[in-house]
Amino acid sequence: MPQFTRAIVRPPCSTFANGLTRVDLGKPDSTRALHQHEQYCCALQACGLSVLKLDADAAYPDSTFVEDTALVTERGAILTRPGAESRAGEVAAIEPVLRQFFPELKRIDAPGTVDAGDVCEAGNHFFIGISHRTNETGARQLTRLLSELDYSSSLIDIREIGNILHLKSGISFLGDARLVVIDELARRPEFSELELIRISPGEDYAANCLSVNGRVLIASGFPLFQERLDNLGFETVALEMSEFQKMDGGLSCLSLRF
Ligand code: CIR
Repeated sequence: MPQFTRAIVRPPCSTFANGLTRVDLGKPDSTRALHQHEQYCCALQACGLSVLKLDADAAYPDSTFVEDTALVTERGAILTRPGAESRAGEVAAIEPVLRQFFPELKRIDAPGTVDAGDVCEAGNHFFIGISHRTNETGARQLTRLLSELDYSSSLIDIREIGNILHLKSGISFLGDARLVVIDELARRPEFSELELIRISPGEDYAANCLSVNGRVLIASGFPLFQERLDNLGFETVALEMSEFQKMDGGLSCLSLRF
């Protein structure tokens, strides 16, 4: 796994509850969301990252999910083109920030759309989900841009899987060829070479976890998954994510890491 030194985050804004969501878990509580976000930032700092906290941006209710706006790799960064119209402007807001670190930014062009939540780095290979946010044109552009950076990739169509928004809502790469995966994705041939860590029934939300410098950040409240990772020898850090779960977001969505 790459060693990360930095993360970019954006706290949830005053209009957070107006963001997009397909789940029916009620409205997020803004005080609790800010607290959970703060805990998330502290966890990244404890993993050794310096956290760049951008201003909350009420013009974009979903802007706390910064991950979707760019794919940041060790060899370069690519600005995405989010598939939801209400999120399109988030990219322009992240561009000058990323340019400080990556002077040469590549980008996804219309009519391609990519949410980086659909992109899972697994060593020198990337799994790219084709979803209701990331279209085939965008996925193919991304394949080309990644190959220019010497990365291989494969496309995984998740449009038929009802309970996940993005590919990374259903998988997470933990290094050493180990992949956390929900049942619906476990039999995909693309993953046949990997050691799969299957999510137990009822714990699908836990599949979005985050490997950071030797620790794994997981959502709290999923004891079977936590025990599984503990037994495999991972050092886990459990974080309350309830308010972000209400808005269909997970741990990876809340930061850009590099
Ligand atoms: C959305 O629907 O776009 C946001 N409410 C949630 C985005 C979650 N992002 C991610 O999984 N990378």
